[in-house]
Amino acid sequence: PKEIFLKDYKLPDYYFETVDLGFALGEEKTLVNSKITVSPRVEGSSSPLVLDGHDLKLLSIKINGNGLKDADFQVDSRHLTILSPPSGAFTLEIITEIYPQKNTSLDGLYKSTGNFCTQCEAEGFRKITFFQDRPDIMAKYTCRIEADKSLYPVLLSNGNLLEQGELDGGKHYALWEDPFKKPCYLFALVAGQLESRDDTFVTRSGRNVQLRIWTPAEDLSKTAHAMYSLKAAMKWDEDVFGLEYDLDLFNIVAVPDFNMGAMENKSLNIFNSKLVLASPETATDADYAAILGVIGHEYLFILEHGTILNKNTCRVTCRDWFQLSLKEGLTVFRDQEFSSDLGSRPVKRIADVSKLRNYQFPQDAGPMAHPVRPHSYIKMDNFYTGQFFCLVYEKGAEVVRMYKTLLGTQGFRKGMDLYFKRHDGQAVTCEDFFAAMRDANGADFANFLSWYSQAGTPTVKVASSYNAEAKTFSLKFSQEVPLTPGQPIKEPMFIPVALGLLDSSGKDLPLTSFFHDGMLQSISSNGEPVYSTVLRVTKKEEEFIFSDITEKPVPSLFRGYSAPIRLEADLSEADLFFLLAHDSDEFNRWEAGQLLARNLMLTLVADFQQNKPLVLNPKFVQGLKSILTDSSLDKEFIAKAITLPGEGEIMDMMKIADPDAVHAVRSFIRKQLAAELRAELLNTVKNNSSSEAYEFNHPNMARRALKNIALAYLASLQDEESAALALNEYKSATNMTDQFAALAAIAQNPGKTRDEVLADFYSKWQDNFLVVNKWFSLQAWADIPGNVENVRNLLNHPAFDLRNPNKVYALIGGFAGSPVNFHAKDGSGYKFLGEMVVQLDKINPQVASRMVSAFSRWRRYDETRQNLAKAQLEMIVSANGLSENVFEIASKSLA
Ligand code: B3K
Repeated sequence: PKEIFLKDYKLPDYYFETVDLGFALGEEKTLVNSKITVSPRVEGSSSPLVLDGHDLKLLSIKINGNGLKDADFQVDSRHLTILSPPSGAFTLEIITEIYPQKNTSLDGLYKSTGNFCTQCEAEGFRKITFFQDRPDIMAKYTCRIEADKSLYPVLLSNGNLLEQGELDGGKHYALWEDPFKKPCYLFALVAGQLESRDDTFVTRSGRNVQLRIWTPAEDLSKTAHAMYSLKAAMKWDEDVFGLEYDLDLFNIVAVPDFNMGAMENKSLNIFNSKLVLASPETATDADYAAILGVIGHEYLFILEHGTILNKNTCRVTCRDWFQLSLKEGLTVFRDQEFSSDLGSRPVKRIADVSKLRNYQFPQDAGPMAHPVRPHSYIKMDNFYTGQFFCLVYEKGAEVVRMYKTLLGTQGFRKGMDLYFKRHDGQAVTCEDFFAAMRDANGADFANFLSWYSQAGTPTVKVASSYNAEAKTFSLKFSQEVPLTPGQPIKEPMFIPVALGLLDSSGKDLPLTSFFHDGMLQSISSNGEPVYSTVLRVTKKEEEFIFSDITEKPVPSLFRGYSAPIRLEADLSEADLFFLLAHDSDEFNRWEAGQLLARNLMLTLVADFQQNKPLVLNPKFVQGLKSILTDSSLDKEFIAKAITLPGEGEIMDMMKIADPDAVHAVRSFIRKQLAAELRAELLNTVKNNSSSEAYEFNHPNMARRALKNIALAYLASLQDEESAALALNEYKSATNMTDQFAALAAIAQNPGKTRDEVLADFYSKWQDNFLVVNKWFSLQAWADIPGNVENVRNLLNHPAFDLRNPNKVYALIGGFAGSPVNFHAKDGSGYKFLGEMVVQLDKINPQVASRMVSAFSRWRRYDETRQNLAKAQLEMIVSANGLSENVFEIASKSLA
């Protein structure tokens, strides 16, 4: 397989101006007719035109209406090369035959449950027709679709419907036109038996936009929340960024077979059904929140699709796929902000940072570590795969967030406005975004760009000291960027540190100035002191000395998690308890609690490994008790604050990850907390139960979150009263959030009740594939001994199907993420996954490469586990006909 490098980027030799596509959709094969107007980048040049193509049968090729002779072109398994095209502009017409019914990779044009649909990002368009399949080729498209009318009554593509009509032989057609230029990865087509929920959004300039969400008829009733989310996102982007949708129609289609969450095709978003369909009875609060976030995410790509800002159109895309974070990082940041504004900001931040710690940190410290903008790849799809997407998406969003932290809301908006103004209609790079932020604000961003080029999560150490006589408080920062594959030398990063200093009563001290680099810098605003500020740490070591600090403070560092780093501050246990109780930054209150919990867990893990008895620090119990019983706090915040750090997070902090010890310790602490806080937890369940109709809003979700975590704690006690309580909650639940939480609480404990309730749940929901997937993943993830056998049996369950990604992610992915059974010391878990990867790779390489990524951190474990996992990776790499997707991850993991 060939590795592709960022440094080798070259401008295309040819541009495409217009692309007219014709699809004749059939049951055996589909004919694709593509007519492209081509112009050379450099007038007069006639270098070969190289088109990408994969799994295509070429039927004919013409230039300016004349068929090409065999000697005029070459075709191999990946390319079609036109050896000497005419100089000057010309028309290229290509007819290909493709087989969507056989396309199980779900990339390109394929059939999902009887309907045709497409997925073109990143490189799926080349499976539809020969094309320069790269994002810097932006063209205007039309798309004519022809198909059997009774089988495919609905025919959709991007843009506006120009024409539709009947054809002979029971067929019909539709002609769509997208008036604006776009890269081919945003092309989409859908044909099938679908019905739509229709609505209208009136834009701020008073235009009516038709909104349609398409699903099979029986699911239509479950699209109300998706429609609410879409309208909310449209309104939010107008209010916050001044961005208005630029077409008159916006379609969303839900399909059950989809590799990832959704795809932002221009005006025809295609979604995994999981992220569209919701009703209180079938979807949990987490599902509702995910739908809001992902509908928001796909809509908020309108920067790439096209949007109107101050009456000007804006359309900016990535120059090449290395710049993926330019759109994904920015859009994740924007969807995080959207969800924060619609729900609770601190709670959303906590959830996002937990995700970083559990997924981004380990990946950034593993063999696949790569910068936010990677330097090379074998298979682009792998940047969206499993957990690796975190480095482009989530860490990329943190980079965007740092601009905002440094510039403030208005400065950030100025930067965005300049970015659109400068780059409408262009395919650009991360430097262009950086330059727009800098120039719009006349800002000095020092070495900020290294966030795009250096991999690894920096560790920042902070030492503080107070001088009572001088009334100064010093903070000494030192940073270390870890070495990562291919990057033996690291430069210091530009790290924004948002902070406040707490006085002994827990209030923020006024801040007026600090000494830094031999200069006194004022930080008051209009002569008034501030209570929180942002320091710019840019060197390996540097000191900031705050003046006029009247008492020894407790610093609250990296408020709101102002940079994606690992912090090692010299805060004592007492300081952390103090911050947990008082910090005005809610995120940092949570953070202090997590730090205490992490330290506690690591200490107990060491005790466990040395066979010492486990004892829970009473101060920790007391700290959590005061949070649990503080009625002034947001309930979802309480739920997050009493949740222990994940096992992955703790293992990531250990020299040799020990899944058994970490699991035993986490279970011990949960059980111990449940025993000591039993009365409070029971009260929490009682006071937060409600039989009112389900509502998706923050107070209600927060109430359910708190009640359900209390229930889970209690059920870990395995006593009769808690078991009865959980069973009662299960039986009386009126929505899926409560029902599934009760089921999960019960399913912690092996035994008859567990088996009966699991069977009951399946029989209730067997007709709803999304709910059945929850049932699969709950069992896959279970820590009951020898669970690999149950999971193997479930592969044969009638509801399971290896060709459906959601089912694979639920059962096989669920197992690969399970805390103990995947890492079973007898190797049974690794063996199971190894076998599945090889099988899946033949069906769908993208899904298989997600699964194989669970092995990537094998070196973190003890020798026995290392050998077992390595053997599976070696077996996978040597498998016949392995895809590039799996090869890249497996071979880099072994390197
Ligand atoms: N941009 C798409 C993901 C495409 C994945 C390609 N294998 C949607 C998203 O980021 O949500």
